[in-house]
Amino acid sequence: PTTIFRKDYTPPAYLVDTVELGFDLAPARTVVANRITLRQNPDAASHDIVLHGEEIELVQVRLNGQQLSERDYELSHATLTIRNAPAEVVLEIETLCAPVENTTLSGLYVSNGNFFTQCEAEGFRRITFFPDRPDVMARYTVMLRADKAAYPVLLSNGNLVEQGELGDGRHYAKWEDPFKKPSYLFALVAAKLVCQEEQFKLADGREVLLQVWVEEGNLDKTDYAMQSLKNSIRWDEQRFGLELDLDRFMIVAVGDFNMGAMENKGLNIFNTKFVLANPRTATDIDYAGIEAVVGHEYFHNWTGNRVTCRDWFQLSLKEGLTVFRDQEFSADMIGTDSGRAVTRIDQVRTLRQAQFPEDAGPMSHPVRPDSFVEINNFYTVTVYEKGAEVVRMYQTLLGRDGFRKGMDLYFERHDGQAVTCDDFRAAMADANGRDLTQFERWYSQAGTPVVTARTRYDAVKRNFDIILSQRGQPEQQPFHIPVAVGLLGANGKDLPLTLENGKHEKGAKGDETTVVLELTGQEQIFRFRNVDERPTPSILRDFSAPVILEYDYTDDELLHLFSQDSDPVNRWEAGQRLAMERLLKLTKQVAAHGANNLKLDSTFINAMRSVLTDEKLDAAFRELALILPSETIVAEQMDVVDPQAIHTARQFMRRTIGTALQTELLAQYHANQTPGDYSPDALSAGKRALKNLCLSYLMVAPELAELKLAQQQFENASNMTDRSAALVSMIHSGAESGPYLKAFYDDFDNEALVIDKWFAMQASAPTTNVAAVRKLMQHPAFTLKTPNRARALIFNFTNANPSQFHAADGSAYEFWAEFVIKLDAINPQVAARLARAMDRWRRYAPALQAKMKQALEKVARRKLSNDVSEVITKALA
Ligand code: BAL
Ligand code: ZN
Repeated sequence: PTTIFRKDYTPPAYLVDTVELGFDLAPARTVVANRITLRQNPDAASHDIVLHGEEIELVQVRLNGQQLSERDYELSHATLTIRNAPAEVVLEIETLCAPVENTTLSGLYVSNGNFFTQCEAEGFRRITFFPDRPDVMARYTVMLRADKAAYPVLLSNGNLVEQGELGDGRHYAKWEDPFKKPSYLFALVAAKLVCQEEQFKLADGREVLLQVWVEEGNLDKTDYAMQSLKNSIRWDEQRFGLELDLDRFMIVAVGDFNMGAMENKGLNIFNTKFVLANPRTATDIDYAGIEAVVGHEYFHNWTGNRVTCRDWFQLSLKEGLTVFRDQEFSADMIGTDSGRAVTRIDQVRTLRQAQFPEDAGPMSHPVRPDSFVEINNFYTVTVYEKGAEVVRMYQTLLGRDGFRKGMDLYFERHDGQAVTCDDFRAAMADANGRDLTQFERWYSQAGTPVVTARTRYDAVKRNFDIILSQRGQPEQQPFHIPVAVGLLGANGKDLPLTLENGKHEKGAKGDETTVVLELTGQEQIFRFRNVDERPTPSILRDFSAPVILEYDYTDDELLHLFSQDSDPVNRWEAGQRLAMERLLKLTKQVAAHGANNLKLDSTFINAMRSVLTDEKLDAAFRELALILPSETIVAEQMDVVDPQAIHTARQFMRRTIGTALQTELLAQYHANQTPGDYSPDALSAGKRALKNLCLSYLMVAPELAELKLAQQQFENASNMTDRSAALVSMIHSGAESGPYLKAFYDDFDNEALVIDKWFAMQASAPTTNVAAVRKLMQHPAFTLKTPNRARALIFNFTNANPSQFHAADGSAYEFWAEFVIKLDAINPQVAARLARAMDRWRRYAPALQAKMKQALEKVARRKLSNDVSEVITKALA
């Protein structure tokens, strides 16, 4: 496999003005006719036309009307090159492909008898020969021809300009996209589908047609996606002044899909998981996911499509920005400060659970990577979620208005262009008259910086100093880090802030009691004056930067913050620190002396009790505050990871809390019922989350009464959130759940997304070992070919069940190797994701490490896709 470097970027030799595509669609033999007009790029020296093409059969090529022979071009397994071409060229290319055999789900493929495409990043070249790179933007016209009975619906990007009959039972549809776009945004659908549709009025008064296309039996599950789409359109108008630019906007759901969804111009193609929902089949988390992903793909229309990436190293230009936009959208949809904070806490949890480990492991890369073997491996939590944090830091540094000015300038300068992360940063800097040169390091330096804080109080001078220092990886230059800070008095109230020499900027939330300190050097002292008492510092409020904060908090200070901090994120964080200290201590104890004689102090339990019963707090916040750091997050804190000891320690803590707070948990369980019709709104969802967390604590050591509670909830639940939570609490606590699992399966055997849940909840149960997973694979409903199903069972076992995945005999590692290899033959993108389950192998005890290495080497010995090869090579390097 070849490594591609960012520094080697050169502009394309030829630009494409127009593309006319003709498809004669048939599952085993689709004919693609492609007519493109090209002209030499004045910015490039070469006169060679390089077209990409993979796994397609070339039938013929014509250049300016002349048929070319094999002597006139060079054809490799990946490119078609025509040397020394004229300045202006019309190419007509005919190719063949076999969509039904395409199990990679990249390019043109068949899912449940219907045709779909997925072109990002490099799938278009599996459909036709083309300069398949994002800096080649062109206008597309697409003619689709197919059997009418089998494929009554024919869709592509832009506007429908013509349709009709062809005879022989075939029909056609012609689509025109008025906007130029890179090839990765091309899409077609030929399928038997139905749609929910609606006319919608934009802010400027234009009427547009919105459609959500699904298979026939799913029309009762499209309301929330449609509502989310309308909310997204409104939000982008209001928050960023960005309007929908097409007459029609379509969302299509497909059951076989590698990603969550895809922002093809005007024709978003979605994993069913992020479209289909009704109360019976979808949980609150599913609903929130639909809102976020519908928003995300819609927002790409401006951040991604109108302004796109120059090359794939710039992926975070569109992904980090669009994740940030969807995060803000979801927060604004809740609308309250406390609701915003809950979404923010969720984002922090994701970073710690997935991004920090990635940044510390063998696949660590900057938000803008410098090299890759396979770009599909770089659709990562670093590019997406850390990328969103980087965008959020602009807003924290510049304020909301300043950020908006930067966005406006970005579109003014770059609409219709393919640009870089530097261009975005320049727009932010120039619109605000700020020097953001140093901020560039967030794009070029990998790893999670550590910020260390020390404080000193001078009671005589009434000064309080916060000394911040930072360290990145060796050789790295200091980052530009916004550190939002507040000071709590003994009464728990925020103290007024007077920062010496410093600008007294309003905090991220615009209040006067939070100040954003800008740490740009290795070490800086920030002095607050007129401080009447030694305060408790609340540092990194709202998680103002994606860093690890070290500060020597005493337990008393943490308890103070946990009960009083006006910043909900740091309030939650204080609880997590209290829990983490105890988890680490208990884990050590288990590892050294076994599971007997473990103790949990009453101070901690009482703190938990106070939060649980504090009716002034949102239920959603209380739920988050009561969840202990995950086993994965604990593992990241240890030099040598002992998954069994972590699991034992965490279970002990949960059991102790469940027992000690039984009365309060039961009371909250009953107090947070949501009778009446189901609604996925944040308030109701928060209540259900808290109630179901109470249930899971009560079920850790279930007495008969609690077991009954779960059983009753399962039987009486009016929605999937409650039903699945009851079942999970039974399975994960080791209670007898066989009949309930069966009932659940029988009720939902024709609901693929629910059957995914059925597999997932078993795969992640600490009682499910590798033998049980293998047995589940024998189930007739299991298939490796549908990514959602493979992820539900296999990934939930390898990634969400650490104590079983790391079983001492190494049997689960062998299982992992077997299925990385099997999946690689079917779908390399999915296989490469599974391959990453071993990323952190060097951090385990020697005996486990040896077995993990063996498994990695077993995979490495095979002939692998570039995708898997890159992951395994880096893991072993
Ligand atoms: N562009 C790939 C899918 C997404 O991030 O929306
Ligand atoms: Zn995206």
